[in-house]
Amino acid sequence: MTDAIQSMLNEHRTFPPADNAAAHIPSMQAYRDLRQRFDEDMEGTWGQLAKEHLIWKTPFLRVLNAEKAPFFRWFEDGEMNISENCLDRHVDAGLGERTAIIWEGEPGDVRRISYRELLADVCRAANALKKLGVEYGDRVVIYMPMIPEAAVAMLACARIGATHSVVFGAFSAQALRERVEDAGAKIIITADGGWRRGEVHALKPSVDEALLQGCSSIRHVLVVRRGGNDVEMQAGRDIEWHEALAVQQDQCEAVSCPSEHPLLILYTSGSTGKPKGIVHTSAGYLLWARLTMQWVFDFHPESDVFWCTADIGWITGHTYSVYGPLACGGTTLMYEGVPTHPDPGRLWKICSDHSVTIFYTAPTAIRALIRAGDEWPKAHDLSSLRVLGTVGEPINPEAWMWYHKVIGKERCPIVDTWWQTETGGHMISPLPFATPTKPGSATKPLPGIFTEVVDGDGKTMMPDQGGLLVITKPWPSMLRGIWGDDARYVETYWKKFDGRYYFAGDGARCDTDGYFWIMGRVDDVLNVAGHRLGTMEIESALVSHKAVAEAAVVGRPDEIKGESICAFVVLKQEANNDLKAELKAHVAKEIGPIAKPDDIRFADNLPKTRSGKIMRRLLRDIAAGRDIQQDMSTLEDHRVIEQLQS
Ligand code: 7RM
Repeated sequence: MTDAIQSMLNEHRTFPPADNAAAHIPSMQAYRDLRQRFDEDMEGTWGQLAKEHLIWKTPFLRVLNAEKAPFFRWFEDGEMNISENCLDRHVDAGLGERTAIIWEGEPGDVRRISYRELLADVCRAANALKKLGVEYGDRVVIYMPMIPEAAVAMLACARIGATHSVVFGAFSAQALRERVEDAGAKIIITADGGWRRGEVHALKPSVDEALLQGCSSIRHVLVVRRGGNDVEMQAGRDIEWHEALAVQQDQCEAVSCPSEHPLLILYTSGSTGKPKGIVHTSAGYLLWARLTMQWVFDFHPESDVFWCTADIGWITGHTYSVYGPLACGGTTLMYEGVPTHPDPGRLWKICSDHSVTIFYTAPTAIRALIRAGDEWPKAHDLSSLRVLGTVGEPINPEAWMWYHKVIGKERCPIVDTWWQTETGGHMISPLPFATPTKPGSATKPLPGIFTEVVDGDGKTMMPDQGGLLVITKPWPSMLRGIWGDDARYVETYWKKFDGRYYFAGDGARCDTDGYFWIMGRVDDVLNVAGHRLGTMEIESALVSHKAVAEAAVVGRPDEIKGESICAFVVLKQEANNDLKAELKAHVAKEIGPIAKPDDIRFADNLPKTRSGKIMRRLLRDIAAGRDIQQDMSTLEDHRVIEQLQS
């Protein structure tokens, strides 16, 4: 058991919700009432909300089609357009001059983009994409820094019914190539580079490298100029974004998309094989993005400035930097750079400069900023903040308390939101003005969401007993599948409980108050600084190096990052210290710097059972420097333990 989980087991403090009669959900009673509506008529309630919250081109008649479960379909005979719901709708309502995006570049340059301007840009980009041959249903890969053009690109795809797949800018050329090929993308939208830690981080060269082999589906690369770094432009293939948009009209019809039209593919790591392309469709995804903005963040578009610090390369950036706030007609803040540049006060300075009211970040960032010292937040005026959120990993009670006291001044409710790429939006979270909070608990499932903690047979666990977290009923923003691999979708999420429950892959316990405490992944997925990585992916990257015969990767508890990466490696050659650095660089090249092992240990063998299985639990204990808890009678070769411990 990790120290973080141990401290959560001893956590008994409860904090009452803040008072706010004007909140979307102002009390526990209002929460219960809403939940009860779903208990009494789940489909009817979803149907009413979908009518109330989205603009439809063709109204739907059928709410849920479960005939081909677990391939669920929501509002399937309705038609709508995501970009129309995020833009035209608000401009038509007279809100064209409201700021849609406040953007701050790392060097300090600021842009404010109104709904009217954003709509015009999205239309120009959509027309440019059409001109380049992008058609309804085509895939477009977006590989960009955190600049407004990334949001424009996403919305432009949505406007013409192209499916976007955003690839995180820190992923390597190799990782980009795999995703482009799996998605069969026609176009890549990228930038010359973007700012990180005071330097320009080039992106276009990675695209060039990815396109050296394979990627035969790619016709064009659109290049936004941001970093100002020199890039090669391949004639005929590569096109300047600004030039392409400049010649386009600022109007473009929003195509009518069936509710189940794929809006996006986002690759995420699993316990086996290569990353899975998680598919989200249109209406259900946007409905939940909008509802959770209101329920979980109590977002009021006329007065709030919402800042989600996640990069758009992750689902959090999709749902809560772009689609959620825009679907509500509010203001979203985007920041290009790292939290500690030029100093650890950067995030707090941005909150103060732009009067951020709702701030949403990962526990890793909070822990890193705690270490930097209280003088940084104290130097800035944080009085505009009213709701704080966390996401991505369990938050240890100590970090929660610091967030509560030093950032929220014991005034701002904290929403610890549990969800996944697959769930599209929040699943378990407090409501800021309704739910009493306990540090380290994501509290209760949201109205409309049905979660349980069960044993391996699907039997509900007694309160306080650890088990597996499942979602027992379908919900509109659920993933619709894995791109091109229906069998893997069924196998990964539904087979464990015979199609009855969605298996999240997390361990959890539910206390006597019905509060959920998430205990982390139960599969071979690591959560490093809130980033999800598969141990298998890192192992494959290691064994693709000529010196490596075999590798096993495990997570090790880390005070800041939650988990760090520890790799056990069997070499084909003599070990030396340069080789460790070389292997780290190799993994960075294969996947990206976020997957670099923090610790590499060489051994003559890996500990295996007599049937040849790597003993991962044992390796986790060794990596953590813990006493070995496992029965080792089945271990083939006892000497390897001593080697690995050193
Ligand atoms: C949104 C996101 C999903 C995994 C998930 C968990 C972990 C996320 C929390 C959390 C404890 C939380 N998508 N996780 N949120 N654990 N408390 N509030 O992170 O697909 O990248 O990762 O992240 O293990 O399964 S993700």
